[in-house]
Amino acid sequence: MDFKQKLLRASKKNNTLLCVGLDIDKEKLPRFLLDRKEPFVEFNKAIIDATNDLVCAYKLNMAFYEILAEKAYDVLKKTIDHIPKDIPVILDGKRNDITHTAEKYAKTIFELFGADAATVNPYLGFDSIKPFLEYKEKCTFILCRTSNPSAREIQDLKINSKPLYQIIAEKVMEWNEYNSNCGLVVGATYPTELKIIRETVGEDLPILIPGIGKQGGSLEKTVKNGTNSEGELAIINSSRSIIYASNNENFAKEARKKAIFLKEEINRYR
Ligand code: OMP
Repeated sequence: MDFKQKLLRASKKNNTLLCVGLDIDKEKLPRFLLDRKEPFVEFNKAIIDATNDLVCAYKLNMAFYEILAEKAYDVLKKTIDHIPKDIPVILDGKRNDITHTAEKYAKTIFELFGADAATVNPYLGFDSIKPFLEYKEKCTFILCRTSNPSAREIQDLKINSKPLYQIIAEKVMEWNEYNSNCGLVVGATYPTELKIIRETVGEDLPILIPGIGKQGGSLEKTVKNGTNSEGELAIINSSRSIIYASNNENFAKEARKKAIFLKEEINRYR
C-alpha cells in the first residue's frame, strides 16, 4: 500500500484530516513526568493512545528529538514504533543535499525509522529530491509556501510575473511524474496562496498544512482552500495547541479534548 492509500484509509476510518504534531519540548512537558525514566517516550505514548482514533497522520519534527542528544534516536524510534501501523508517520527534517548525501537522509528517514513520509526543500533541485522519490511507497513533501512571517521575502519573488511559490508548485507536478509520490507543504497562515496552489496542483497531490493553532492560521480557509473537491488530501497539522493543552496529570485527556474539537471544526467546513 502506498502513502496516499494509507493516508486516505486512515482519514476515512477516523473521519478526519487532523494530523497531530509530536513536537516534544522539555520546557512544556508536564513537570511530574520529568522524574520518570523515559519522560518523552511516556508523554508521546500517552498522547498517541489518547488521539490515534482522531487523526489521519502524526508528524514528528526532528529538531525536537535531536536536541535530546544521545537519547534522540531512541525516543524517536520508540515513538514511531508506538504509532498504530495503519496511521501514516511524517518525519519532518526538511533535509536534502547533493544526491550522494540525500541518499543517506532518505535512508535514515524511510529505512532506519520506517517513516511513511519526509519533508524536503525544493531549492536544491530534482537531484536532491530523487533519492527520496526512489522510495515509491513513501511520500516526499516539498516546501512550497511556508507558514513563516518572512516567507514572502523569497517565496513571493516574481519570475516572469509569477511568484516563486507557484513556480515551485508547477515544478513539483513535473517531479511528481517520476513516481507519483510527491506532496507539498503550505502554511495555513497564507490561505490565498493555499487556494492558488491547490488549483495549480489539482486533485491528487496531498498537501501538508501546518500553521493553525499557535501560528494563527484560519481553520475554515485552510479546509476550504486546501482540500480537493472531495474534501480530502489536506493534512492539517497542529502540534503545540494539542499536545500541551494541559501540563497536569490529565494532559492526555485534555489533548484528546482539543483534538476532538479541532477534528470536528475541520469537518464542519469540509
Ligand atoms: P505548531 O505551530 O505547534 O502547530 O507546530 C507546527 C509544526 O509544523 C512545527 O513542527 C513546524 O516546524 C512545522 N511547520 C511549520 O510550522 N510551518 C511550515 O511552513 C512548515 C512546517 C512543516 O514542514 O511541518
